[in-house]
Amino acid sequence: VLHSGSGNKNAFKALIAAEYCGVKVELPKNFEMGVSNKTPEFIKMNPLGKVPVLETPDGAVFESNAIARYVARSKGDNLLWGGSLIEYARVEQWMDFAATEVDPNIARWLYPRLGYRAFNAQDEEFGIAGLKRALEALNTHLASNTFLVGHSVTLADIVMTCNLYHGFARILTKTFTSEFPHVERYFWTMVNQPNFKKVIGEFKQAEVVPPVQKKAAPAKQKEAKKEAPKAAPKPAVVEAPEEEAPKPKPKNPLDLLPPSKMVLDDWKRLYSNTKSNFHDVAVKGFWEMYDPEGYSLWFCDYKYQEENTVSYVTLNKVGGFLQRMDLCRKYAFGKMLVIGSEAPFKVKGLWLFRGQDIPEFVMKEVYDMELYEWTKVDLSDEAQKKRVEAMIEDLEPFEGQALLDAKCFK
Ligand SMILES: N[C@@H](CCC(=O)N[C@@H](CS)C(=O)NCC(=O)O)C(=O)O
Repeated sequence: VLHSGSGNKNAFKALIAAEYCGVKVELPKNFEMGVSNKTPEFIKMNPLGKVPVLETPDGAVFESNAIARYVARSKGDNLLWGGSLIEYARVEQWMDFAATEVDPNIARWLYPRLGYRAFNAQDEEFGIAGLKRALEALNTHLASNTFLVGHSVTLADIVMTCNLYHGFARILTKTFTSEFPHVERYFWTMVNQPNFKKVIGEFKQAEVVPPVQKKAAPAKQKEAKKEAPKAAPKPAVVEAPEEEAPKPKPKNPLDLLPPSKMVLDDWKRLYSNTKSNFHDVAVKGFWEMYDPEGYSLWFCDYKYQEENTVSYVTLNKVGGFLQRMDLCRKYAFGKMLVIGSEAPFKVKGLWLFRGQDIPEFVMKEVYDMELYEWTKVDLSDEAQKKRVEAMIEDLEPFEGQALLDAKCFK
């Protein structure tokens, strides 16, 4: 009996191995995560109270890789653990690699975003950088190998796929994985093997990187429940944290401000539609439209520029910030520049907000806001005015450096 909820990727390892070697493994009927695994009987099987745990006629085994090995070895006549001494070692090598280089780095990136751990931008950067390093190595190996070891599926493929599964399902979007085409090909080949499919069902890759949760979710984690282990399994692995009850929406105070002659949408249209002679048309047009009473301009400067050591991570950070600003699209326009051609990259921006202050709801709702130093633009200072223009039109060099990217929020 494999003690676990039915959507657990660590439990999938033993279940898939069991399909390959024809071993009968059952999931308990009424397993409840956070309850069933905290009983005194369960703690006797695994002192950490973690799942999965395999109950065998000879006693219990915990740690999903050990459980998968037990299942594979319980029928001697299969090639899941390799066909020679060197293959046994290589199967172990890739299982350890999956457990130490892939799994923890996916968790570092994903779990805070699911609200299971506190978010820390530096941890996330380390997680992504570590994962990229691991996937690059894996990609190189898979460029000339269909399977990790030998010429058929081994335990190494089962464990690697299950450890990648969580990432591919929840955070590794196509934009990220397309950098590792052989890993992609491998992953899709594996999840489409009939014995994998029987356990995990149809697989769907994540389409968006989940936004950072503001608070860590309660410690108790639950797993997706299903009626029967083999009935059309769904790719749900970890439930989204419980949502707070919706609160009634008060009117936005910015809608109560005296009307402004500046129509934000007109400016956004002018910005988007100006394809040539940008300075004379769009920048001049901006000043003609700008209403310093109804709107204010702000410079922002990332407080931790020295942390921007990986270009991809820096660009993602800015992309995530702009996604989270979605809630103020009606009241704001922004430009975010990623400056420099080599690390550390500088992130600086220009924002136009309705009203004379940075809207309070933005400060409250968008955690990124406090990662930046905000300075109100003083338009009586010609240099600041020129800086506003340079930012609007992505003028290069910007403060002596090339631009890696310029993103617009409109
Ligand atoms: N290294 C362990 C990881 C086990 C693990 O972290 N299990 C999680 C669910 S995927 C758990 O039981 N968490 C509950 C807890 O920490 O109390 C394995 O591969 O089996």
